[in-house]
Order: sequence, then C-alpha cells, then structure tokens
Amino acid sequence: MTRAHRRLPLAAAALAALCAPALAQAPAKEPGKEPAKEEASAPQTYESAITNGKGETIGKIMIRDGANSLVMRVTVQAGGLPPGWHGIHFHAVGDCSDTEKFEKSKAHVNHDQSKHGLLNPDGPDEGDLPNVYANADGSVNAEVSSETPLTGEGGLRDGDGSALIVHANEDDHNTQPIGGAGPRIACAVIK
Ligand SMILES: [Cu+2]
Ligand SMILES: [Zn+2]
Repeated sequence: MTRAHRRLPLAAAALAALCAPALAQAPAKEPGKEPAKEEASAPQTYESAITNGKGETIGKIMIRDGANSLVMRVTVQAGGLPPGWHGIHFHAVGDCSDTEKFEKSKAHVNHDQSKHGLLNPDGPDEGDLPNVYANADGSVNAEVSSETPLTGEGGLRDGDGSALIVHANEDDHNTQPIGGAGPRIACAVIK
C-alpha cells in the first residue's frame, strides 16, 4: 500500500524525536542558527509546461512536495482544453514527445499492482488523481493532492521520470484501466 509506504519516514522521525533527549548533553545550539528540522520540512518544488496534441504549450503544472503529501496546481490558459471534466494522471515515463497520442508516457505510475481508481476498493494506483474541470473558455485553475512522492523511492522523478497526462474525458475513478477517461490530449514531463 502506498499510504503505509509514505508514512514510514514519519514513524522514523517520531522515533528520532523520542531519542532526542538522550542527545541533550550536546553543545547548546548556536544563537541565530536555524534548527535542521525546519530545513527538512521545506517542500520541494517542481514546475513543467503542459503541451497539447499539436506540441503547443497550453499551461503549466506546479508541484510542491511536503513530508506526507504532494500538492499540484494545474493551470491551463483560455482555449487550452475542451470545456468540461478531464481525467488527469501521473503516467510512468517522462516523455511527451509523441504529441499525437502521448503513448510514450506509458501506463499509470503503479509500483504495487494496485487497481486503478480513487473509488476502487482495490485501488488507487499511484498515478490516480481527481478530475479537473475546464471552463467554457477552456481554461483550468485547479489544485490536487497525491501521496506519491516527487523524489526518493517510488518518486515521480525516478530514472525515466513521469508525466502528467490530461485525458479527453472524465475518470469515473473505478473502471479499468483508466476509468474510461479516453484519449490523451495533453502532457507535462516530470523529470
Ligand atoms: Cu492517464
Ligand atoms: Zn490509475
């Protein structure tokens, strides 16, 4: 399970905190020096352009990854997408070069053979995300979260990277393999 996975470092941190009093004999902290803990909790950030089927930039993703959750802002300019709901997912390979179909991004990020779907009792896989809504003018302003990390074990920025794919239709969050979300119409490299 990806959740347990993600919480593991937290348990380790709690353990470290418990052991901390034993180290209280160490020299008193230097004035003006920030505790290391605060540096570690600063979210990692990552930005990437969203490309449509013609290879044109239509917007961007902005990811912030904290200790227990990743938050991604999706921004698409007017005229960028067909109006209505669209399924979005993290796909396994960071390659958006085949703009006709975006098949090079492969299937959803899924390291533990989970079923697809945020509402599936045997899911979700690590690529699953809530749908986003494109306004009548084709613009999108959305923010979604995921427990899939940006870096480290099982992270989006692994060797071959990952991609954020936007689908033509909405994801029903249940049926296999992609919730009926249809063709891939836009893509952002995460590498
Ligand atoms: Cu997808
Ligand atoms: Zn999925």
